[in-house]
Amino acid sequence: MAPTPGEKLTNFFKRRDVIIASALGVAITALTVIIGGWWYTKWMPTALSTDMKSIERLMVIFTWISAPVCGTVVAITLYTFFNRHKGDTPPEDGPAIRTRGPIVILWSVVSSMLCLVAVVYGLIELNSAEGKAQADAPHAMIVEVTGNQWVWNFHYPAQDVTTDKLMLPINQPVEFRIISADVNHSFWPVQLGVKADANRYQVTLADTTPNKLGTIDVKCAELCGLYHAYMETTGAVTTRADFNNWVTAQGGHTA
Ligand SMILES: [Cu+2]
Repeated sequence: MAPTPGEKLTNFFKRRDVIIASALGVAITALTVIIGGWWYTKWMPTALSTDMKSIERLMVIFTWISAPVCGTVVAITLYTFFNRHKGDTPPEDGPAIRTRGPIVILWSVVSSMLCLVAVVYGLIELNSAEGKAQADAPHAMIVEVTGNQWVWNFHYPAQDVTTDKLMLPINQPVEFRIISADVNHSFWPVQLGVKADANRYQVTLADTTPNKLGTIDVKCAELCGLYHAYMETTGAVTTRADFNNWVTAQGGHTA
């Protein structure tokens, strides 16, 4: 299967073992693209913000980029596994194969290009999320989030409400000010695509804008003791009117 030193690309790809493994590689790549890039997103929680949508998109594109690498590695593994014969296995590792031929150049260039696309695309997404958060900051609604072993508390200073349910009005930029009352936690409102540390003496900021009505699952994403797995609550993205009614019912005041 390995290229002989200096072997030409045209000769390499004419070999029977290489043709079979390549065909297998293409099939596995296609399967990875379908399962990882399209089917898997059907199991993901509903995206209730553009942040969650862009995380989903990032995951799909990263899966596509890594699919050819996965396809090649799995194809070579399967091909060699099913074509081994009794007595094939040498008692010890052979000498290292050193080649500097076109095949090595081909896979180095292709995998470098794939990595480069991943880095550039990742940076573009990161930059656009930061830019959006900055633009939204002046008119953001503030929610102070406190992690305690093992519950989440939310305080809305402008509305003067303290609660254990995360209620947010739709299309309203929100700024979470996250802190912990004891050990380290991680604030994770899943459907909003936000995950930020909750530390004891340092407020962590996180922004998002919910743009779809629905239920939010709030979890803790950092091991914080015995009942860490149960440190969860719920919430919802509601209409502005429903949010105001909820605030009034909590004894708070609406703007
Ligand atoms: Cu935890």
